[in-house]
Amino acid sequence: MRTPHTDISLEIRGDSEEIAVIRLTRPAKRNALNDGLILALRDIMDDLPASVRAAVISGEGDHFCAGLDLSELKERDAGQGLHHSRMWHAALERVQFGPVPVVAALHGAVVGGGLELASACHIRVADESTFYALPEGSRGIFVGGGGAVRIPRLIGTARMMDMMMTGRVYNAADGERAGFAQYLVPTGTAFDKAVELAGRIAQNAPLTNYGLMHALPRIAEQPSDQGLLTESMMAAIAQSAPEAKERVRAFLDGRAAKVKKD
Ligand code: 1HE
Repeated sequence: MRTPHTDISLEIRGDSEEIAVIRLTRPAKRNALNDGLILALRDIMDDLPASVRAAVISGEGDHFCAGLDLSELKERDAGQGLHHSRMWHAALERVQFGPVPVVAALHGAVVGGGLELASACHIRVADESTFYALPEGSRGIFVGGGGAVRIPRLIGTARMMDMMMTGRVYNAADGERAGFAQYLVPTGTAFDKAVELAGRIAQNAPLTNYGLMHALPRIAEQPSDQGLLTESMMAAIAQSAPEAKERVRAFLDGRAAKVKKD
Protein backbone atom coordinates (compact mmCIF):
# COMPACT_ATOMS: atom_id res chain seq x y z
CA MET A 1 0.00 0.00 0.00
CA ARG A 2 1.37 3.43 -0.93
CA THR A 3 1.37 6.48 1.35
CA PRO A 4 -2.09 8.09 1.42
CA HIS A 5 -2.34 11.50 -0.24
CA THR A 6 -4.08 14.31 1.64
CA ASP A 7 -6.01 15.56 -1.41
CA ILE A 8 -7.70 12.27 -2.27
CA SER A 9 -9.27 9.57 -0.13
CA LEU A 10 -10.41 5.98 -0.54
CA GLU A 11 -13.20 4.41 1.49
CA ILE A 12 -14.39 0.84 1.06
CA ARG A 13 -18.13 0.24 1.55
CA GLY A 14 -20.68 -2.55 1.32
CA ASP A 15 -21.33 -5.82 3.16
CA SER A 16 -18.72 -7.57 1.03
CA GLU A 17 -16.48 -4.49 0.77
CA GLU A 18 -17.49 -4.34 -2.88
CA ILE A 19 -17.71 -0.57 -3.41
CA ALA A 20 -14.78 1.84 -3.45
CA VAL A 21 -15.56 5.50 -2.83
CA ILE A 22 -12.80 7.76 -4.13
CA ARG A 23 -13.08 11.41 -3.09
CA LEU A 24 -11.17 14.45 -4.25
CA THR A 25 -10.59 16.23 -0.93
CA ARG A 26 -9.15 19.59 -1.94
CA PRO A 27 -12.25 21.80 -1.77
CA ALA A 28 -10.32 24.99 -0.92
CA LYS A 29 -8.80 24.76 -4.42
CA ARG A 30 -12.00 23.41 -5.97
CA ASN A 31 -10.35 19.98 -6.23
CA ALA A 32 -7.87 21.27 -8.83
CA LEU A 33 -5.68 18.37 -9.91
CA ASN A 34 -2.00 18.80 -9.22
CA ASP A 35 0.60 16.24 -10.26
CA GLY A 36 0.64 14.53 -6.86
CA LEU A 37 -3.14 14.10 -6.97
CA ILE A 38 -3.10 12.61 -10.46
CA LEU A 39 -0.40 10.13 -9.43
CA ALA A 40 -2.29 9.27 -6.24
CA LEU A 41 -5.44 8.59 -8.29
CA ARG A 42 -3.42 6.26 -10.51
CA ASP A 43 -2.06 4.45 -7.44
CA ILE A 44 -5.52 4.10 -5.89
CA MET A 45 -6.84 2.50 -9.08
CA ASP A 46 -3.84 0.14 -9.17
CA ASP A 47 -4.18 -0.87 -5.51
CA LEU A 48 -7.96 -1.36 -5.16
CA PRO A 49 -8.68 -4.32 -2.87
CA ALA A 50 -9.67 -7.50 -4.69
CA SER A 51 -13.14 -7.42 -3.05
CA VAL A 52 -14.07 -4.21 -4.91
CA ARG A 53 -16.53 -4.65 -7.81
CA ALA A 54 -17.41 -1.02 -8.59
CA ALA A 55 -16.20 2.46 -7.67
CA VAL A 56 -17.62 5.96 -7.25
CA ILE A 57 -15.59 9.12 -7.67
CA SER A 58 -16.79 12.42 -6.24
CA GLY A 59 -15.47 15.80 -5.14
CA GLU A 60 -15.76 17.49 -1.74
CA GLY A 61 -17.14 21.01 -1.44
CA ASP A 62 -19.23 22.94 -3.95
CA HIS A 63 -17.55 21.60 -7.09
CA PHE A 64 -16.56 18.25 -8.55
CA CYS A 65 -13.29 19.50 -10.02
CA ALA A 66 -11.80 22.73 -11.42
CA GLY A 67 -9.39 20.83 -13.69
CA LEU A 68 -5.66 21.15 -13.92
CA ASP A 69 -4.01 22.98 -11.04
CA LEU A 70 -3.10 26.11 -12.96
CA SER A 71 -0.54 27.14 -10.34
CA GLU A 72 1.58 24.18 -11.54
CA LEU A 73 1.30 25.26 -15.18
CA LYS A 74 4.54 27.17 -15.11
CA GLU A 75 7.57 26.97 -17.31
CA ARG A 76 7.46 23.64 -19.13
CA ASP A 77 9.32 23.03 -22.34
CA ALA A 78 7.71 20.94 -25.08
CA GLY A 79 9.23 17.69 -23.83
CA GLN A 80 8.12 18.26 -20.25
CA GLY A 81 4.65 19.21 -21.47
CA LEU A 82 4.46 16.00 -23.47
CA HIS A 83 5.42 13.85 -20.47
CA HIS A 84 3.00 15.73 -18.22
CA SER A 85 0.13 15.01 -20.59
CA ARG A 86 1.22 11.37 -20.87
CA MET A 87 1.16 11.13 -17.06
CA TRP A 88 -2.50 12.22 -17.09
CA HIS A 89 -3.17 9.70 -19.86
CA ALA A 90 -1.66 6.90 -17.79
CA ALA A 91 -3.73 7.79 -14.72
CA LEU A 92 -7.04 8.22 -16.59
CA GLU A 93 -6.34 5.05 -18.56
CA ARG A 94 -6.32 3.24 -15.17
CA VAL A 95 -9.75 4.74 -14.50
CA GLN A 96 -11.24 3.76 -17.86
CA PHE A 97 -9.50 0.41 -18.31
CA GLY A 98 -8.89 -0.46 -14.67
CA PRO A 99 -10.26 -3.35 -12.66
CA VAL A 100 -13.84 -2.13 -12.06
CA PRO A 101 -16.48 0.23 -13.49
CA VAL A 102 -16.31 3.77 -12.10
CA VAL A 103 -19.36 6.00 -11.60
CA ALA A 104 -18.67 9.75 -11.42
CA ALA A 105 -20.91 11.77 -9.07
CA LEU A 106 -20.90 15.28 -10.51
CA HIS A 107 -21.91 18.62 -9.05
CA GLY A 108 -20.84 22.23 -9.51
CA ALA A 109 -17.86 22.80 -11.81
CA VAL A 110 -16.85 19.89 -14.04
CA VAL A 111 -14.32 21.82 -16.04
CA GLY A 112 -11.12 21.31 -17.99
CA GLY A 113 -9.24 18.35 -16.59
CA GLY A 114 -12.20 17.70 -14.28
CA LEU A 115 -14.31 17.01 -17.35
CA GLU A 116 -11.50 14.85 -18.74
CA LEU A 117 -11.56 12.83 -15.51
CA ALA A 118 -15.35 12.52 -15.61
CA SER A 119 -15.13 11.39 -19.25
CA ALA A 120 -12.81 8.54 -18.31
CA CYS A 121 -15.48 7.13 -15.97
CA HIS A 122 -18.07 4.67 -17.20
CA ILE A 123 -21.23 6.36 -15.95
CA ARG A 124 -21.77 10.02 -15.04
CA VAL A 125 -24.48 11.10 -12.61
CA ALA A 126 -24.91 14.88 -12.45
CA ASP A 127 -26.97 16.94 -10.07
CA GLU A 128 -28.74 20.14 -11.09
CA SER A 129 -25.87 22.37 -9.90
CA THR A 130 -23.48 20.82 -12.43
CA PHE A 131 -21.90 22.84 -15.22
CA TYR A 132 -19.42 21.78 -17.87
CA ALA A 133 -16.74 23.87 -19.56
CA LEU A 134 -13.39 23.60 -21.29
CA PRO A 135 -11.62 26.85 -20.35
CA GLU A 136 -8.41 25.59 -21.95
CA GLY A 137 -9.48 27.45 -25.09
CA SER A 138 -9.44 30.81 -23.34
CA ARG A 139 -6.34 30.03 -21.25
CA GLY A 140 -4.28 29.59 -24.43
CA ILE A 141 -3.73 25.89 -23.85
CA PHE A 142 -5.25 22.63 -25.10
CA VAL A 143 -6.79 19.59 -23.46
CA GLY A 144 -4.07 17.16 -22.42
CA GLY A 145 -5.76 14.57 -20.24
CA GLY A 146 -7.40 12.51 -22.95
CA GLY A 147 -10.25 14.97 -23.51
CA ALA A 148 -9.68 15.22 -27.24
CA VAL A 149 -10.30 11.48 -27.51
CA ARG A 150 -13.00 10.91 -24.90
CA ILE A 151 -15.13 14.07 -24.94
CA PRO A 152 -16.08 13.91 -28.66
CA ARG A 153 -17.24 10.33 -28.02
CA LEU A 154 -19.70 11.67 -25.46
CA ILE A 155 -20.95 14.87 -27.10
CA GLY A 156 -19.49 14.94 -30.63
CA THR A 157 -16.56 16.88 -32.06
CA ALA A 158 -18.63 19.92 -33.09
CA ARG A 159 -19.88 20.58 -29.55
CA MET A 160 -16.41 20.22 -28.07
CA MET A 161 -14.95 22.54 -30.68
CA ASP A 162 -17.65 25.12 -29.90
CA MET A 163 -16.95 24.86 -26.15
CA MET A 164 -13.24 25.41 -26.60
CA MET A 165 -13.51 28.10 -29.25
CA THR A 166 -16.25 30.18 -27.63
CA GLY A 167 -15.97 29.33 -23.93
CA ARG A 168 -19.51 27.95 -23.96
CA VAL A 169 -20.65 26.57 -20.62
CA TYR A 170 -23.29 23.83 -20.51
CA ASN A 171 -25.68 23.75 -17.57
CA ALA A 172 -26.81 20.47 -16.05
CA ALA A 173 -29.93 20.02 -18.19
CA ASP A 174 -28.30 20.98 -21.48
CA GLY A 175 -25.28 18.88 -20.50
CA GLU A 176 -27.39 15.80 -19.98
CA ARG A 177 -29.13 16.35 -23.32
CA ALA A 178 -25.75 16.77 -25.03
CA GLY A 179 -24.51 13.48 -23.59
CA PHE A 180 -22.16 14.44 -20.76
CA ALA A 181 -24.20 12.64 -18.12
CA GLN A 182 -26.46 9.61 -18.28
CA TYR A 183 -28.39 10.66 -15.14
CA LEU A 184 -29.60 14.08 -14.00
CA VAL A 185 -30.73 14.18 -10.35
CA PRO A 186 -31.79 16.88 -7.85
CA THR A 187 -29.06 19.02 -6.30
CA GLY A 188 -27.21 17.24 -3.54
CA THR A 189 -28.24 13.70 -4.56
CA ALA A 190 -25.64 12.72 -7.17
CA PHE A 191 -23.42 10.90 -4.70
CA ASP A 192 -26.22 8.74 -3.30
CA LYS A 193 -27.45 7.91 -6.79
CA ALA A 194 -23.90 7.02 -7.88
CA VAL A 195 -23.46 4.71 -4.87
CA GLU A 196 -26.83 3.09 -5.64
CA LEU A 197 -25.75 2.48 -9.25
CA ALA A 198 -22.36 1.16 -8.13
CA GLY A 199 -24.23 -1.28 -5.89
CA ARG A 200 -26.23 -2.50 -8.89
CA ILE A 201 -23.11 -2.80 -11.03
CA ALA A 202 -21.32 -4.73 -8.27
CA GLN A 203 -23.99 -7.44 -8.49
CA ASN A 204 -23.25 -8.19 -12.16
CA ALA A 205 -21.11 -11.13 -13.14
CA PRO A 206 -17.53 -9.77 -13.14
CA LEU A 207 -16.94 -11.09 -16.67
CA THR A 208 -19.93 -9.13 -17.96
CA ASN A 209 -18.57 -5.94 -16.41
CA TYR A 210 -15.16 -6.78 -17.85
CA GLY A 211 -16.65 -7.16 -21.32
CA LEU A 212 -18.53 -3.87 -21.01
CA MET A 213 -15.45 -1.95 -19.87
CA HIS A 214 -12.80 -3.56 -22.03
CA ALA A 215 -14.50 -5.10 -25.06
CA LEU A 216 -17.43 -2.78 -25.81
CA PRO A 217 -15.47 0.48 -26.34
CA ARG A 218 -12.90 -1.36 -28.44
CA ILE A 219 -15.60 -3.07 -30.51
CA ALA A 220 -17.08 0.37 -31.15
CA GLU A 221 -13.73 1.45 -32.64
CA GLN A 222 -13.31 -1.59 -34.85
CA PRO A 223 -14.48 -2.03 -38.44
CA SER A 224 -17.77 -3.90 -38.20
CA ASP A 225 -16.47 -7.27 -39.41
CA GLN A 226 -13.79 -7.24 -36.69
CA GLY A 227 -16.22 -5.86 -34.13
CA LEU A 228 -18.67 -8.68 -34.80
CA LEU A 229 -15.95 -11.28 -34.31
CA THR A 230 -14.76 -9.65 -31.06
CA GLU A 231 -18.36 -9.53 -29.87
CA SER A 232 -18.81 -13.24 -30.57
CA MET A 233 -15.64 -14.09 -28.67
CA MET A 234 -16.64 -11.96 -25.69
CA ALA A 235 -20.15 -13.46 -25.73
CA ALA A 236 -18.73 -16.99 -25.79
CA ILE A 237 -16.34 -16.28 -22.90
CA ALA A 238 -19.02 -14.59 -20.78
CA GLN A 239 -21.68 -17.26 -21.27
CA SER A 240 -19.30 -20.14 -20.59
CA ALA A 241 -18.64 -18.89 -17.04
CA PRO A 242 -20.37 -21.02 -14.36
CA GLU A 243 -21.86 -17.82 -12.91
CA ALA A 244 -23.62 -17.05 -16.21
CA LYS A 245 -25.08 -20.55 -16.40
CA GLU A 246 -26.37 -20.24 -12.81
CA ARG A 247 -27.92 -16.83 -13.47
CA VAL A 248 -29.77 -18.05 -16.56
CA ARG A 249 -30.96 -21.16 -14.68
CA ALA A 250 -32.20 -18.96 -11.84
CA PHE A 251 -34.36 -16.97 -14.26
CA LEU A 252 -35.76 -20.08 -15.93
CA ASP A 253 -36.59 -21.53 -12.49
CA GLY A 254 -38.40 -18.30 -11.53
CA ARG A 255 -35.75 -17.42 -8.92
CA ALA A 256 -34.45 -14.25 -10.61
CA ALA A 257 -36.04 -10.84 -11.03
CA LYS A 258 -37.95 -10.10 -14.24
CA VAL A 259 -37.24 -6.94 -16.20
CA LYS A 260 -39.77 -4.32 -15.11
CA LYS A 261 -40.60 -0.76 -16.06
CA ASP A 262 -39.18 1.82 -13.64
C1 1HE B 1 -7.57 26.93 -8.65
C2 1HE B 1 -8.20 26.35 -9.78
C3 1HE B 1 -7.37 25.71 -10.74
C4 1HE B 1 -9.73 27.26 -8.55
N1 1HE B 1 -6.04 25.70 -10.49
N2 1HE B 1 -6.25 26.87 -8.46
N3 1HE B 1 -9.40 25.19 -14.97
C5 1HE B 1 -9.94 26.41 -15.04
O1 1HE B 1 -9.56 27.25 -15.82
C6 1HE B 1 -11.04 26.67 -14.04
C7 1HE B 1 -10.54 27.67 -13.03
N4 1HE B 1 -11.45 27.79 -11.89
C8 1HE B 1 -12.61 28.47 -11.94
O2 1HE B 1 -13.08 28.93 -12.98
C9 1HE B 1 -13.34 28.67 -10.64
O3 1HE B 1 -12.40 28.48 -9.59
C10 1HE B 1 -14.51 27.69 -10.39
C11 1HE B 1 -15.67 28.02 -11.35
C12 1HE B 1 -14.10 26.22 -10.57
C13 1HE B 1 -15.01 27.83 -8.92
O4 1HE B 1 -15.28 29.18 -8.65
P1 1HE B 1 -15.34 29.69 -7.12
O5 1HE B 1 -15.78 31.10 -7.14
O6 1HE B 1 -16.12 28.71 -6.31
O7 1HE B 1 -13.83 29.56 -6.55
P2 1HE B 1 -12.58 30.53 -6.79
O8 1HE B 1 -12.67 31.70 -5.84
O9 1HE B 1 -12.38 30.85 -8.22
O10 1HE B 1 -11.38 29.59 -6.37
C14 1HE B 1 -11.13 29.22 -5.01
C15 1HE B 1 -9.66 28.92 -4.88
O11 1HE B 1 -9.33 27.80 -5.72
C16 1HE B 1 -8.78 30.10 -5.40
O12 1HE B 1 -7.58 30.06 -4.66
P3 1HE B 1 -7.34 31.07 -3.41
O13 1HE B 1 -5.99 30.70 -2.91
O14 1HE B 1 -7.44 32.45 -4.00
O15 1HE B 1 -8.45 30.78 -2.43
C17 1HE B 1 -8.48 29.68 -6.83
O16 1HE B 1 -7.28 30.24 -7.33
C18 1HE B 1 -8.32 28.18 -6.66
N5 1HE B 1 -8.55 27.47 -7.91
N6 1HE B 1 -9.53 26.58 -9.70
C19 1HE B 1 -5.52 26.26 -9.40
N7 1HE B 1 -7.87 25.12 -11.83
C20 1HE B 1 -4.54 17.82 -18.49
S1 1HE B 1 -4.76 19.32 -19.11
C21 1HE B 1 -6.15 20.01 -18.38
C22 1HE B 1 -6.17 21.48 -18.63
C23 1HE B 1 -7.14 22.19 -17.74
O17 1HE B 1 -7.79 21.61 -16.90
S2 1HE B 1 -7.24 23.87 -18.00
C24 1HE B 1 -8.63 24.35 -17.09
C25 1HE B 1 -8.26 24.76 -15.72
